[in-house]
Amino acid sequence: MRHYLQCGRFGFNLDSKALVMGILNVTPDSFSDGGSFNKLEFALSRAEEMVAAGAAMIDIGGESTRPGSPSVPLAEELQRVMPVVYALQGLGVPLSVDTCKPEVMREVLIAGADMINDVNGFRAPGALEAVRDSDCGLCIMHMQATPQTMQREPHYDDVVAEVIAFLRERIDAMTAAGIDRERICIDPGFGFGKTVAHNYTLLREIGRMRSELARPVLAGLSRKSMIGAVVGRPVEQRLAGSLAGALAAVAQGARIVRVHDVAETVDAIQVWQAATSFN
Ligand code: 7PJ
Repeated sequence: MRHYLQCGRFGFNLDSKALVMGILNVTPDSFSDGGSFNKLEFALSRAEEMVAAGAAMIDIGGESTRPGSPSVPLAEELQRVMPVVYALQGLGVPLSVDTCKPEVMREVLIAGADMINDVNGFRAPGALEAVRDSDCGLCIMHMQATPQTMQREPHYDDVVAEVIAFLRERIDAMTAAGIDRERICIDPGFGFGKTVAHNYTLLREIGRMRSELARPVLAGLSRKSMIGAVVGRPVEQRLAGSLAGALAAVAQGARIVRVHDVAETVDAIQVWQAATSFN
């Protein structure tokens, strides 16, 4: 089972299927009303809706990592994420938390999170130690520079080779720390310190990433500027483009796609899988 992924309370055999991870943003700009109870109710109903639509996991994010975003203080991020992790415990799917902070990783794992999704690839001092002694899933993403600076002037001599080398180094650091490979999935990090051309080169080479590193690939391109750049549409009109991007990623061998529009993506992938021999 080359594509088994251990994810806390859950485990997935990804040999012959691709999963959809639904995005649940818990940043203040993702809610229109003020009260904290309403926020929690809203997060819970969004998550339930995504699971009903076929999401196999939910990715909870309290730290906006959009280009140019300021970093969020620790206390603030904990305040946003912890109540949601507790509230979603009974959802029946793995709860992933999108964070770079070792302190947040420790707290959410105690609260029952099943996966840590780190756009910084677990490079912060203490990150490996924070996740080592649990059996949570780990998504290692590649990012050049930081969210504040990454889109200034992304440069690579060979983007695919450099992203693979980075992911390999992180996998090696994690396994050297005693972390089981079966917990790890890898992500090229679309839009994180990449031009549109870099992003599409990486998309075409997902198969190489997967075969060289022998871990499942997670792809996140939902509504991103690499879609906007091709279709010439603002973020709220990128659904069709995002579906095509998700299918392209699955066709290239991605096993998890991280999306906003779960129902539509699940349908698209189901038809894709019915129509192709999947490997
Ligand atoms: C990604 C992510 C991604 C992973 C974000 C956005 C920006 N985590 N977190 N991969 N993107 N693993 O959703 O537009 O591509 S935040």
